[in-house]
Amino acid sequence: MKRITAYGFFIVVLVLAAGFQGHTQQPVPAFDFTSVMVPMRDGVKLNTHIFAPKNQTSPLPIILERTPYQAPAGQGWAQGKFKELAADGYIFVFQDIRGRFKSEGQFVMQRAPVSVLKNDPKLIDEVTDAYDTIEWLVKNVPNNNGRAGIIGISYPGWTAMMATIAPHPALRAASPQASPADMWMGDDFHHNGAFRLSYGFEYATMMETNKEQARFEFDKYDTYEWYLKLGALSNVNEKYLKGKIPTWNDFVEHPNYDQFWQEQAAARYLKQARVPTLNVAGWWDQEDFYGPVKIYEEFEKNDPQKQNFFVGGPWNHGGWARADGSSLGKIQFGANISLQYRQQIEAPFFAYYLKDKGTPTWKEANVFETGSNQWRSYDQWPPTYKTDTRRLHFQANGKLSFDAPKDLSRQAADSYISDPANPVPYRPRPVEATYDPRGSGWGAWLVGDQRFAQGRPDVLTWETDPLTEDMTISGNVIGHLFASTTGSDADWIVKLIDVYPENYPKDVKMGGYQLMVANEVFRGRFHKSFEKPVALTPNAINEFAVDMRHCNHRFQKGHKIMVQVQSSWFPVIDRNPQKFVPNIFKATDADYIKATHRILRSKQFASHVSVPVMVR
Ligand code: PG9
Repeated sequence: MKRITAYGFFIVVLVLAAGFQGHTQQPVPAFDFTSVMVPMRDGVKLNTHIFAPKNQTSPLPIILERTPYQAPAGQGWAQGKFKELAADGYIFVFQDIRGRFKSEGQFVMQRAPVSVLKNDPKLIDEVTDAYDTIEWLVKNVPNNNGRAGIIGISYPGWTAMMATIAPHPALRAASPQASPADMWMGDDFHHNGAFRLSYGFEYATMMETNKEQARFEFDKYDTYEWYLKLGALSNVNEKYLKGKIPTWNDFVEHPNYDQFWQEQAAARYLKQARVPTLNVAGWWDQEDFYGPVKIYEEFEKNDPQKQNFFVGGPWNHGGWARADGSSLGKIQFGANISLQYRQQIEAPFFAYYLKDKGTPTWKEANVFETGSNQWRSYDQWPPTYKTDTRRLHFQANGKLSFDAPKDLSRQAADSYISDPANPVPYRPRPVEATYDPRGSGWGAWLVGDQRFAQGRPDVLTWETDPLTEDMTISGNVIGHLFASTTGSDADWIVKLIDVYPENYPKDVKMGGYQLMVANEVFRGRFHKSFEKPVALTPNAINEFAVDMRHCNHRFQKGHKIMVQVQSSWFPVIDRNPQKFVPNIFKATDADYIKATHRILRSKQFASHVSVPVMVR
């Protein structure tokens, strides 16, 4: 990879920060609306809504979104997330995917791309449905220019990614945004095999109770209390779902990283970037952050035409599509970063590939650096050619430092009792339902102040002295824990935190704020293999590598770096019984036991977090 020139870097920062040159905004037109049932190769018809600008004078490209969440019939989208594209002039098409809302056929949660995996074009999946739809659109929509782009966030992002695997020749640009890539490894349903209980339960019931959206009715406002009262996971089907929700049944039958999850995972079939692709991720995406980074990485392995791009910004799930991107929770970014992205990257990207208009304003990797609130551009993500990996070691008395521990007593450690009857909440209670219509803390929980957890006896904390100069971390953060438990299974949650100075004149109410910039959970039973879990030997020391994913954050001078370790994050992650059972979904209430966990910090067992520090 060639290094980015200082000049190139300067231009991008200038263009993005200074004010949207190069993209003139036209008024958004009104649209004519047509609804049609588009036939797929197996005869199933999909409900498709076509919006063509009124008084269209010349052929225009098509922008397609394929969604399980209902194709819009109104035109609100043209004043909202697609405003910049709508102003540029496209024919917009929204389609209900198979089995959802007014479309025929059977919905299958993230149907594996069998036509590709089995190399049989007679089979159907989201790859073939996208192909057949584009084929029909370019042949039947009046006055289209023969080119189509596909876009979408999250599930619609995933269907956009699917469309690129064996693309229709008219598909000339794709933007999968917050698309999941692997539901077992790091996206909505599990992280490193730890089950995302509240999300998995609430999403599966929402999608599979009927063809539309059906929210599960909790009888508690605080779902922390509801899930705790639920008890063992085996109670879900017994008391509530009665085997009627297919995705829940899949969770129960596939607790490990088996063929079921591997065939659904993107790494299996993303062999080549065949279409110009703009991958978009939010650093604080509470649902699908692993996905967009992984999809970009996989395409990078085979991108001869250099048409695979990455955007990372200070957003939660889909935050770039919302009107105000100047803050998330209490964290301010100094400008409307969502609008900057849509005007300066997304709209020019589609105009360039679908209309031959303009020149690229985006680079290979366009990443917003939190902490300093600056856009950066690099020739690859992560920019490993600019970083050195350094280790933040856990020390005695809650200290964290780049020095290796000197303690020669092998057993130097900090410990805590992890009690499944009193799990650490992942955010302050009340934990409203994920999509509670009355409002929910779900969307901003990853930027919540971690002081609420720090005081608990089952949360360990280590922190540095105040930094004497700024330090930027760009790329993959990995926790390495040497740990033991008195039980035979355990979860390890590691959080990397930016601690604001107590006295913070820029915003006095942010004094001492603890902002998480990287985090992840690891389920101990998988430390040898994700396919075949093993029991931990009580009191034996094992090393656990916790991939805490990526960040692009500047710790400012005067701030401190903190690491917290805990063993529950409830109810976003189900409780680990702490007694090894072959399948946690079949555990009974009696299997959940208290255990004492120890995190070692001796010279020999030097637990640490490795961070890619910007040095060049
Ligand atoms: N995070 C949601 C999702 C995507 C794909 C599968 C399951 C869930 C979404 O927001 O669409």
